[in-house]
Amino acid sequence: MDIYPDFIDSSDLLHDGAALRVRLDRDGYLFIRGLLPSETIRAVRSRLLTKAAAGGWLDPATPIEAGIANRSAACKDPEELYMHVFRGLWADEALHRLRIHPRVLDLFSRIFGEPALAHPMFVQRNIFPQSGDFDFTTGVHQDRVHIGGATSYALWMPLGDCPREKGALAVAASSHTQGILDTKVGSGAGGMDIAVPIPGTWATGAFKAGDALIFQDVTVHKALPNRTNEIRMSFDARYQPVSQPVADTNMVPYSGCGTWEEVYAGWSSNEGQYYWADLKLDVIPLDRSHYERRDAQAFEMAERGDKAARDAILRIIQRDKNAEKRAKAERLLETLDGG
Ligand SMILES: O=C(O)CCC(=O)C(=O)O
Repeated sequence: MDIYPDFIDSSDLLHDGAALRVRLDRDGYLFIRGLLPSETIRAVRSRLLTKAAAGGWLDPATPIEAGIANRSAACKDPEELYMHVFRGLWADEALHRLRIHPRVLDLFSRIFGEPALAHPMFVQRNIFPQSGDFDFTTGVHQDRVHIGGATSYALWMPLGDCPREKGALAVAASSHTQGILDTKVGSGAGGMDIAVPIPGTWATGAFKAGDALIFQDVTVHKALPNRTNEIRMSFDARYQPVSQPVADTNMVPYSGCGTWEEVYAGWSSNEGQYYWADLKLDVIPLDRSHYERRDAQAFEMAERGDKAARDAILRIIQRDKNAEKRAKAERLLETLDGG
């Protein structure tokens, strides 16, 4: 079990934008208790659990509300087995509204000293319990290479209580002062892991529903293993000053989830849809150089039969715009899987 110290609690600074900025610049993160009402979070959790149960992710012998995983259904992003249930969870209207809750937008506007843009794209995560056959949690990484644009800040929030042993997030405090670190192919976010010793000091904590962790896009972070019987559900969204450039990849739905029209098709109201449409945004292309390096390395590893390249190869198949690269990745996946 890890022995990381607790996060520094910044809840007392909630209404003081200047003090929050100083703390964020110093540590690279803020931990704020009760940013959103716990009932709001529990209501979204309940909606997502119902969809997860319908998709076979929960133990049918236990109450849905308990969120107990069906271990035989364990899967992870970006496998199709996962995506097929996940699309319904990601499209949930109440989930989408959490990231633009007035308490969240006000907090980021106070920190920025100007209106905050919540990136339209955000992530919802479902981490199955660790077991003999299934051992996945989010590896050590920085967000910047995936998010691009101007400096942005993540809001990470579990959907329900999340003690350390359920796979809480951990940050390397003050690691943001070291800029972008070298990466290598791995099973972490975007199929990449950090290739160098981690700067800073790890910190984590026990989250209650509604507690928030905010961190800068170069703050190193990871999730702890989920050692409970429950699926750990969370969402993470990104924010930046509205006047700063935003990468185009943050303006579209989560990869594999269709178009905004498709996402909104099942909503009961249009509240929160296209909230960015009237903003004057400077949308720029994502700097893909980090992905290009990852892909070259993944191809080289896969050609040697190294299965550690599998996640990156899957991402190329699902997400790359270049048909030739996708075809090459398909061939290598077949070889890796012994086809
Ligand atoms: O929830 C997780 O497992 C990872 C979250 C994360 O990496 C992020 O918010 O950037």
